[in-house]
Amino acid sequence: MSDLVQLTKDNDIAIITVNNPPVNALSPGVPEGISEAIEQIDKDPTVKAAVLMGAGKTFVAGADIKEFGKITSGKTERGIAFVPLLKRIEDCSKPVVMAIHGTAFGGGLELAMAGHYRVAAPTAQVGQPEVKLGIIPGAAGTQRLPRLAGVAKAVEMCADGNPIKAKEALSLGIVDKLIDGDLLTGAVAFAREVAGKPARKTRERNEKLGTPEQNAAIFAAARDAARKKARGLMAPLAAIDAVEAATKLPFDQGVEAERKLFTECLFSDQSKAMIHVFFGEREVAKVPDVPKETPIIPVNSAAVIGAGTMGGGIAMVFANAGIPVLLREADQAALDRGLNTIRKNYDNSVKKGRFTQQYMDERMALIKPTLSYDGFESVDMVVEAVFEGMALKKQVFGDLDKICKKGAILASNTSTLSIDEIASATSRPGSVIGTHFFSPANVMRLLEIVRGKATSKEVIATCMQLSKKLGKVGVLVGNCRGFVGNRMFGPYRREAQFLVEEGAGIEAVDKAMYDFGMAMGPLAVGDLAGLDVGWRIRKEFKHLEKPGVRQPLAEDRLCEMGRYGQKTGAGWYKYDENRRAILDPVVEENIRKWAAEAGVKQHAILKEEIVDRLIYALVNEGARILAEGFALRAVDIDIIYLTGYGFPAHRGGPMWYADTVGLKKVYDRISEFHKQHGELWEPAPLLKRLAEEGKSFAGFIKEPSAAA
Ligand code: T1G
Repeated sequence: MSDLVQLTKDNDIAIITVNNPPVNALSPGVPEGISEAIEQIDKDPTVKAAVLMGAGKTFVAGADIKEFGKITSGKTERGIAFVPLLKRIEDCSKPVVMAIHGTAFGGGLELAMAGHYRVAAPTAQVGQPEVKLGIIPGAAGTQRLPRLAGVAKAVEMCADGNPIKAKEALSLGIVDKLIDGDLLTGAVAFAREVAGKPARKTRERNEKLGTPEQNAAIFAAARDAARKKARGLMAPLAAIDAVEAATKLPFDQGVEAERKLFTECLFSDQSKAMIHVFFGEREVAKVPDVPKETPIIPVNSAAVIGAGTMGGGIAMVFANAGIPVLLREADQAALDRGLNTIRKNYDNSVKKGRFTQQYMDERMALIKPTLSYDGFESVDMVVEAVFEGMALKKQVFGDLDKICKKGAILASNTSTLSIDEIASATSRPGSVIGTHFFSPANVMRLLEIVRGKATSKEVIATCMQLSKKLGKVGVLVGNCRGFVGNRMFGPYRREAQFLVEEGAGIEAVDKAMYDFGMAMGPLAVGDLAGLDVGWRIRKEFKHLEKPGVRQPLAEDRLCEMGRYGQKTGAGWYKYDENRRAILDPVVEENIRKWAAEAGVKQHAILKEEIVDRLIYALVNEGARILAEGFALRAVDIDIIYLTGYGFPAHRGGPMWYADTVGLKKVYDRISEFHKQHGELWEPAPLLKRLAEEGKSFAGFIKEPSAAA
C-alpha cells in the first residue's frame, strides 16, 4: 500500500485512509492506492464492509489540479483515470461506506458517490466546483449526482459549482447519515449495520432521473440562468449538457458524453486561465522576502477612523471577521450617518436572506461608535479612512503615534497618497502600512497591501494573513502613485475618453468591454465611482502633467457641468430612478463640440481597436509596474484586476491575456498606437525586451522596489 493510502482493520471492518496533505487530492499514487485496497478487501473473507476517509482536515478535495497543466501540455499521458476505479468500488462485493469531513469537492464527491453509502460530519461540505476552473466533473459526477440528488439539484450544483452543507446533502439523499462525535467510530458502526446486506450501486439507481417533460423545463431554465450569470463561459453549459446526457443515455454512454465535454473544456483557453487564477489567488500570499515563519502580530481588536463609505465598509469587514472595532468620526452627525449606512447594508443582507437577524445583531454589537480616541490605546490595529488629503492624514497618524500602544499596526486606506510620507508623521514607520480596500469594502475581495520603505516584515506578514481572515485576497504592492490597480486604471480610463472624443460611441466603448467580459464598461464605471474623484486627483496632480501631451478632456468638462455620474443622476449617461443608464444626446453633442475645439478629428472606430487600446493600456502600464518592482509578479497584477476591477476570470487577468495573445503581437500593436497617438503609448521597455526574447510575463519576478 502506498504511503498515500493506508489500509487498516477494525475487526471485520476495513478502513481505507487517504493521506495526501494538504487536501487529500487524487494525485498520482492515490487512485492506485485506493484500487489496491479495494482488491485486498474484496479478497479478504474476514472483511464484511469497508470505510474510506481522508486523514487530516478533509476528505478528498478533488483531482490534483496541478496535473491538468501536464495533461494539456502533453507532459503526461495520464488522463482522469478515475472512472474505472469508481466503477470497481461500486462492484466491490462488500459495502463501502464513505466517511466525509471537510470538503468532498470535485473528484472527492465523485469518489464518495461511487461508495454504496455516505456518512458525514455535520460541518462537512460537498460540491462539484469544477466550473470554477473552467471544466466540468470528469469522473462521472454529472452521471451519479442526479441519481442521488435528483436532476434539478444536480444541474444547479454542476453548473454553478457552489458547495452545499452536510445537512442539505442529507435531505437530498447524497449523504445517508450525519455522524455527531468521532466520524470514524460512527462510520465503522454504520458499516457494521450494513455489512452483509445487499448494497445498491449508484450507477444503477435511476428512480430520480425524472421524466423528459420535467427535465426539458429544468435544462432550459438552467441554460438561461447560465447564459446570464456566467456570461461567455463554456463550462457551465457543458456541465448542463453532461447532466442532460445522464437523463437520456445509459450510464456508460452518459459517462462517455461527459468525458468528451470534459476534455473540450480542459483544453480550452478559458480553463487554463481559470486554473491560473486558482493558483494565482494562493501565490499572491507568498512574499519572497517575508518568510512563512515571520512572527505574526495578533489582531484581536481594531479601530477605524472615518465613518464614510469606506470607513463604514471597513468596520463591517472587521465585524464580519468577529473582530471588535471602534469606529471614530469627528462629529455626531457624520457618525450617525455612518452607522445608519452600516445598519442599512446589514438590513439588506438580512432581507435577501444572506444571513440572519441574529448574525446582523451580533456584528453590529462588535462595532463601537465613538467621537474620541478612547480605547485606541489598547487596539491592535487602526485603519485610517479619512478624507484623501495628505495634511489631514499626517495629522491623524501623528495623533495615533502618541495614543496607540507599542506594536499596534497603523494602516491607511489611502488610494493614491504616499505611505512613506504618511509614515514620516510618526516615530514608528515600521508599523505603518497601506491597506487599500475597494469600494464597497464589505463586498470587493481585493485588498492592496501597500509596503512602505520602512514597513516591518512582521507587519507585512500579519496583514497578508489577516486579509484571508477578513475574507479578502491580499496582494502586496509597492508605494508608487495609485499603487498597482489604480495606476493601471488611469491609462485604461484615459483611452476610453480618447476613443469617445475620437468618434467611438459612448455605448460602443462600454459594450466592447462588456462583451470582452468586464463586469462594466469603463465609462459606466466612472459614473458609478463618481467622475469627480478622478477630477479632484487630476487637479491635485496637474503640475505633473507633461506640457504638450494630449490629455482627455471629456470628464473634466462633464464635472464642470455638475455631471458627476450616478451620484448626481447624470454623468456620461442619464440615470432613471432605478439608476438605469440612458444615453444622453446632450453629452454626445458636447463630445463632438469639445473634440472639434481640441482639433480632434472624429472617425469610425472598430470594436477590436477599442478592446486593444483599453486592454493594452493596462498591459503597458502593468509592464512598467513589474519592471519597477511595484508588483511582485505578473500574476499579482492579474489577481488585482480579477478581484478589484471586474476583469473576467476566464481571460486570466491583463498580463495572462497578453501572454496568451503573445507579447510580440501585443508589442507590435502598441507600437502602432505609439506612432498614431504619441508618447502616452511609448511601449514599456520590459514588454519590448520580453517580446524580442520570445518570453512571457508569467516567468518575470523582481523584488518590490521598497525593499531595494
Ligand atoms: N489540487 C491541487 N492542489 C490543491 C487543490 C487541488 N484540488 N486544492 C487545494 N490545493 C492546494 C492549494 O493550491 C494550496 O497550496 C493548498 O492546497 C491549500 O489550499 C476529477 C476534474 C479544498 C476548500 O476545485 O477549494 O476534481 O498554496 O489554501 O483555504 O472530476 O483548497 O499551500 O501551495 O485553498 O483550506 C476540484 C479546490 C478539482 C477544490 C481548501 N476540486 N480547492 O481550502 O486551503 S477538479 C477543487 C479548494 C476535479 C474531477 C475534477 C480549497 C479547499 P499552497 P487552500 P483552504
